[in-house]
Amino acid sequence: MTTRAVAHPNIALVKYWGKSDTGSNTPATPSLSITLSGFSTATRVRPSSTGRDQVTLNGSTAADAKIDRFLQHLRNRFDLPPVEIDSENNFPTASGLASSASGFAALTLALNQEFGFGLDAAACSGWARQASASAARSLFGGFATLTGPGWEAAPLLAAEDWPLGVVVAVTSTARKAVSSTVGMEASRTTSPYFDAWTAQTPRDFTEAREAVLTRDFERLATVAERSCLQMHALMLATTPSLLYWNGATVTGMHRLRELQAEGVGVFFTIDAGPQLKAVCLPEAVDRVAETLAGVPDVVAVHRLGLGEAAAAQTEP
Ligand code: 2P0
Repeated sequence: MTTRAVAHPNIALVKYWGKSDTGSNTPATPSLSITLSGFSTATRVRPSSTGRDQVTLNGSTAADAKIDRFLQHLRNRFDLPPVEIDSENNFPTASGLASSASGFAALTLALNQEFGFGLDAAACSGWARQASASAARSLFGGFATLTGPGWEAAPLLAAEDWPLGVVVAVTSTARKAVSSTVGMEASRTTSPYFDAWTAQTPRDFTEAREAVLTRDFERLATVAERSCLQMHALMLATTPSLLYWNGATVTGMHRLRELQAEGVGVFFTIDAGPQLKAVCLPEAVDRVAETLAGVPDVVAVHRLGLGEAAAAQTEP
């Protein structure tokens, strides 16, 4: 048998940056995200015919230490034979959309179904979190939360209940210099702002959660931009400093601020890279996409929406 699972990347509106327990990859703070439509990872798994694990990523054989560690970790608990994994992203890996999120969500779901682990979506989320914390949120569609004490993600609001648009402006296709895992550990151990970050983020999480449940776009815009900029302040105050923005990122933020001043329903968020993500009311998508396409050095603009939960199907 073969199982194919599909999962979508997600973007945090209340950010995760820093762990409380590196051993089981537990975030220090709650986070809240939107799962995207349009972009997806499709992962096929089946028992290996060679007696060894084999990983193919986007058509090429890959050696991925994070995947190897995850398989090892699962084998401490489940009866998982050597496995063939074939994973494809339908979006550019350098687009700044965490492919590890959709990748580990799809992989966990596919392995669970193919090898009969018997986990529900929440338990799959908890396992995916141990590989990559943002992956926990990609098990669910629409708006999702990731909080303690269990650190399994949960759905908050379905995509169709508040179908916001997302415009991604790609400002560079270079690989990032510092991985998220390394960067957030450096922030935890060196940034003088880390304690302030862990104190403020739960408050932002509560506020964003209420804003989503009441579909209050302006309130969500304020808290999401604040969480994003607080995370980047924490990054900038890390030693060595983490500066993920380039000039186009900053110009794009100013252009979006100008649109906001005109009453356009949009806010920005930026992750551990230079791409700018604009979350918009549906009627604002065209205007936002045109505006960001006009920013010098923006190399691509993607128009996306909110997506569905990860799903798996077993084929004979
Ligand atoms: C997030 N990011 O909440 C934040 C915002 C990037 C910036 O989660 O170490 O790949 O594997 O748990 O999940 C990216 O980090 O890190 C991330 P690990 P992950 O989306």
